[in-house]
Amino acid sequence: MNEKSILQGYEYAKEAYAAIGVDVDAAMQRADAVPVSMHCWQGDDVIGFDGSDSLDGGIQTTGNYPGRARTADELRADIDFARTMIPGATKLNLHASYAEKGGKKVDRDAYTVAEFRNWLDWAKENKIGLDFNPTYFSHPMMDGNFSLSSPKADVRKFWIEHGKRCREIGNAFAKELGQTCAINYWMPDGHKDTCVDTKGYRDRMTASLDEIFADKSISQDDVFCSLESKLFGIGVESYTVASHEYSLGYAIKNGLGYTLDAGHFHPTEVISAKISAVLQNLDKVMLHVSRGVRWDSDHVVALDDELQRIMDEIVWNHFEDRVFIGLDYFDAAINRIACWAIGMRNARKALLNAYLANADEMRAKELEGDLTARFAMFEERKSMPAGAVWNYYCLTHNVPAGMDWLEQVKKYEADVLSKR
Ligand code: RNT
Ligand code: ZN
Repeated sequence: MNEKSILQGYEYAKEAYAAIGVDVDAAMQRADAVPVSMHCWQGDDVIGFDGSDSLDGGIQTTGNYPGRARTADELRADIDFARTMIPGATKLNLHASYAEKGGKKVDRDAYTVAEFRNWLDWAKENKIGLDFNPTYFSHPMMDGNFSLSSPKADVRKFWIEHGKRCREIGNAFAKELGQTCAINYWMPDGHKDTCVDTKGYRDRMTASLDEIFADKSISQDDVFCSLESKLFGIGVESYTVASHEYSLGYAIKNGLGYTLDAGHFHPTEVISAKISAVLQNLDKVMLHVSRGVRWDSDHVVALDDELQRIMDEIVWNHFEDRVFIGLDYFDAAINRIACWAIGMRNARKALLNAYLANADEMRAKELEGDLTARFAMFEERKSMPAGAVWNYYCLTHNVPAGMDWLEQVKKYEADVLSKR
């Protein structure tokens, strides 16, 4: 994009926003500081490097776009490249299946930070925080789709140990990087058809989680552990052990976090409506910003109404320190790096737009009972020149403005991805 027109756009936008009492420079600064965690698993279709070559657990990546990262080095290179197009405070969200065993015979129940040393060194070098996830899928110790709630004691034991190891690894990440490591516990456990012993599976899940979180020497401040709920998965349509009520209840009772994934609810339910509700009884929540299309299809995050409402809720309620924002989707139908760039840029754009709103004035109108004015202002905001502020923000943060990033992705595709 032409620098001169970006600057002209910025000047115009600055005036337009000043007229409604908004300081665009302050908005950019605040939007830039909110951490957004980028999920490593978009780069390789959630396969990982610890032995599996396919994905299960009720989730699925569709598409066969060329250039999937096949090694940790390729994935790190892709992430490095993607980050040149992604402005703002960024973290990297790793899954345990991205362990690099270096030829050692070690399984998920015994992983230590040693299997993540390369990731940790990379994070240090790039001055980026790490988040983490136990991987309760794509592994021979899964009992079908069951892990922590399996009726088999040896299966439960293995996965309990995995859960404990992940907290230890997260603790090492937090200590070495000097920032909180957020760990998301998602277990696909559930049945395709009607379950009879619905209580039994949940009793076992609770007992397993109790063991994982028994060690109180690892604090939630350093390692923020959160339970992710879900309505259903592919092949797990009828009964999910860690349902919404289950996970939220366990989190509140046991001082853990709760993860709201945008694709895990009935199609007309939105997580933006749930954030302030769950934060009445929880200190903090984690978000998996995703986009379900009819079902939990994990489409790339689009700049749609729901994304905007999610960011509005965080910013307008001053929840920045109480919400961990992470992305969670996996699309293999289009260029995987473009998926990162588009989703991460959209998340940041929506954050910026939330800060660009005259929320205090809208709130005041609401409290006065002038709901007409509130609605009029809410609608007017949609055609304010937020895009011009975004382009200026990109220009001043050394990342491509507008669609300039696409050309770079095409070049990387020709030079690197097409040779894989
Ligand atoms: C699955 C959950 C979970 C996974 C990742 C890979 O439905 O959303 O968060 O997508 O852990
Ligand atoms: Zn998720």
